Amino acid sequence: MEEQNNKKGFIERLKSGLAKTRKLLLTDVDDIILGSKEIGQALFDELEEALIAADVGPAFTGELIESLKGKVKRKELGSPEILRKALRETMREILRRNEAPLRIPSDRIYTIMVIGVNGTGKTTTIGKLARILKGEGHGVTLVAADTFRAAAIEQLDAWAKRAAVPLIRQAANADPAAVVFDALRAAKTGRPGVVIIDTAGRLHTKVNLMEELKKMKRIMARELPGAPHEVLLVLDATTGQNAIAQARMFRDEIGVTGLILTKLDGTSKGGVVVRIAQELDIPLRYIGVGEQPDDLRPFRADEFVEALFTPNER
Ligand SMILES: Nc1nc2c(ncn2[C@@H]2O[C@H](COP(=O)(O)OP(=O)(O)OP(=O)(O)O)[C@@H](O)[C@H]2O)c(=O)[nH]1
Ligand SMILES: [Mg+2]
Repeated sequence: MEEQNNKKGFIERLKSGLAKTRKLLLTDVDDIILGSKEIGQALFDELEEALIAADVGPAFTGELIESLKGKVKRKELGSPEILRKALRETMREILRRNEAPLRIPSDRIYTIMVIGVNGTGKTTTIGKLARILKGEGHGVTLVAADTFRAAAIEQLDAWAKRAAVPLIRQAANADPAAVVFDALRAAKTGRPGVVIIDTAGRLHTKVNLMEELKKMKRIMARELPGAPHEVLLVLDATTGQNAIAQARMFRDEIGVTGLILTKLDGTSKGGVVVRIAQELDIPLRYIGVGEQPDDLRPFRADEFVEALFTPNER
């Protein structure tokens, strides 16, 4: 019951967060579809414009229109209402490709390295994730490997206290690889659990940052075969197309096994979720819709489509 209320609350928050994207997809697209008597090229052109305005990207828009045209040819699209349903279903289908929730084994050490450019929400997201995973029964340890900013360690410390989980830290300006080394040594002598590593988003140069992250990864793999088990890239939804470029860069330089998309609340660029599913072959693990501890949820294609297309209850 609580889980259900929780889910409902989240979908409501997601819906209000996505208000601007919803307007385009729910209201504007409906106007186009329902206002048109015939399903023809003019309708597809208008639809295409609305979709691109919703920031779902040209690739998705193209794929959707093609699939709709195919349905027309096969006479599966008799009325505008059916076309509207097809829009939802196609989006759901595409989003499902990137739906792959994180599955964490409970009988061994599982390490998660969290990376991303500065300000995307890494530290905040780790705090929320600690709470979620602890709630699922995992032992959780946080690791402050962003030693570049002194305040970063204190920020993570506050989240660790809030979630009542231990934090492994060293002095500011310590070598992040040394902090990670300590953390894995400690983890190996303790009980199985999840070790989540916070990293810097900015160093003096981008090259420095990439080299530091690579070094951390190497140290981890040497200390614990298979580590890091998950490299989570945190992306800020409000940066739209830029988020895609960041994902490509981190994927090619470091290797990324999962994505977290933050700040979906209040952006008009909510369609970037579709774009990510379309243009990147990386699972979207979680989405963030606010700054509160409960504002992070595993990404579910169905929930997302529901939040985008279900009209508000009156
Ligand atoms: N509205 C909103 N704000 C968020 C969300 N996630 C994070 N934030 C905010 O984004 C800001 C930056 O978050 P941090 O967690 O400090 O980001 P970071 O990636 O760790 O930043 P650096 O450590 O500087 O690289 C904070 O003010 C967060 O509260 C979200 O889903 N929605
Ligand atoms: Mg941080």
